[in-house]
Amino acid sequence: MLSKKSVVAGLVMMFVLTNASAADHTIMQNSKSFKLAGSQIEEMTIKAGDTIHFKNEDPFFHNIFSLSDLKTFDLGSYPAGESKAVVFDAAGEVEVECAIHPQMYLLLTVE
Ligand SMILES: [Cu+2]
Repeated sequence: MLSKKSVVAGLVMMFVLTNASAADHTIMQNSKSFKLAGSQIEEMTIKAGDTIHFKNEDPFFHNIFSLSDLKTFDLGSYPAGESKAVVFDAAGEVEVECAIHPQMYLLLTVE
């Protein structure tokens, strides 16, 4: 029979293993577009549990948000140099936009 202690230890282990593969990505807002490692992107695939840091590299404000059911968020307006993080915990698609620059668009596929 399992003791309470071993159940707790098991849950902690599961949590550690589940999160071991979670990755951090940094997507820049640069020249009113989304950029990954210097290249403009409109699509990106990540894994459930991954975190994206949205970093503003433009000398003006951006306001990154999503109205997608899978992950609705609004990071608010933030200035050059600032970065805000979002964790994508469920699989599916998320459309990411900027409230200030309607031409900015990123389709995230979470696997
Ligand atoms: Cu913007």
